[in-house]
Amino acid sequence: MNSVSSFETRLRFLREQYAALIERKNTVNPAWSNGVFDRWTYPVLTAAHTPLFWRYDFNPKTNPYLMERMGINGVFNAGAMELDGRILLVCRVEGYDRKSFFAVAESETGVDGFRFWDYPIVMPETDDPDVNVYDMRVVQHEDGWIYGVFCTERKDPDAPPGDLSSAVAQAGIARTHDLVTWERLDDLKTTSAQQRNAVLLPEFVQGKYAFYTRPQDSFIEAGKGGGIGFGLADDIAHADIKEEIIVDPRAYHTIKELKNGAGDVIKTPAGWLHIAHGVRGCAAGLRYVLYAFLCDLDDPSKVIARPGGYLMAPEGEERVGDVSNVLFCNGVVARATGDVFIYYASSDTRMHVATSTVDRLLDYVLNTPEDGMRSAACVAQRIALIRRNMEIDNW
Ligand code: M1P
Repeated sequence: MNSVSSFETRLRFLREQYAALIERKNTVNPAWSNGVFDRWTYPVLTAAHTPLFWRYDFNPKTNPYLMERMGINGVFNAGAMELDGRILLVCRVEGYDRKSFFAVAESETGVDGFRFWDYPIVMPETDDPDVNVYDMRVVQHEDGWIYGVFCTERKDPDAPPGDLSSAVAQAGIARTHDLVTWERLDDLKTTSAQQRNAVLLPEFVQGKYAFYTRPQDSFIEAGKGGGIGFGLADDIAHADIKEEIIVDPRAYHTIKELKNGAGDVIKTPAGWLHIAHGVRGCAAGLRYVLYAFLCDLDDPSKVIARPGGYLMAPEGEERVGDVSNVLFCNGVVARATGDVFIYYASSDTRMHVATSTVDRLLDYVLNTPEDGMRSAACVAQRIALIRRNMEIDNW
């Protein structure tokens, strides 16, 4: 076979396939609606959305078979923000080599047409280099900077010989004005051995930088502690939270029995609205779902509405991927119109969007009963709903 023509044929095929994917219009999934949010049919970003020139060597001399030289395994767990009317996702992109890095994709609509910027983010390191970085939350702070708070993972120096999986996770912090050039600051200091899922609020609280945190005793397990914490830091360049209080603890026989973590937080007239994740164990392994709660605007450490159960759980193809049965969200955008875009990843593989409004989400958090914590209490809640419905005749 003539290798030049096969190169050209393959190139044309790759380009056509890629263009069709990038230009595909998304639609609300008509088969799925619960009144709280709309799920959209297609994932907004997948490994196949990454530019071809990130993966292929296009020089026929050095790559005569037009092989994929450096594959991408997944695009997931993206931070999100609106900048100059565009929606920007700061994605966790994972190569075939299992290392994650950050890359920005942008869209006008927020539901389709996401395109990656030409280059991934070059994140500066601290004196203690990160082995893996992931799950960035992005926030436009009132101090004028855009901050990225993310997980930085390094091998546990105290791991016994032969243990090549124990790690120490901490919250890395970096800032930027354009998402292109980043200044790396010190990792967040807390009293906890491990830290992941940290979220910086966009406003000062008591004149300080305010973080939601997730203290843990070990890399995977919460241990004696866990829960979503809250703490204040005087200085963002050397952020040090001396007192971390738990605002949303784990609880027995709930969706957040094993662990939970803050995802992203939006300001609403009624409070700080959280989209978080909760994890429980079952025979199939860990099950990650998304849930919502509301914190007081003046005292973000105080939960003022705590709907029971989950907001979103994996459905259909979302259930399957590298780490199956996982929904994870670390990026929510509320537009001035009141429209809300919830960007969520499924099974550590791809990115999706669900849309709602501030009004709908507030109705959900303020009017959904709290978890009754016992079967008898939960059935009483449901019977109360049934009785109210029996008194009206339009159902
Ligand atoms: O694999 C599921 C998720 O596991 C971790 O979540 P958590 O911090 O709650 O333990 C993270 O590694 C996250 O990236 C991943 O999606």
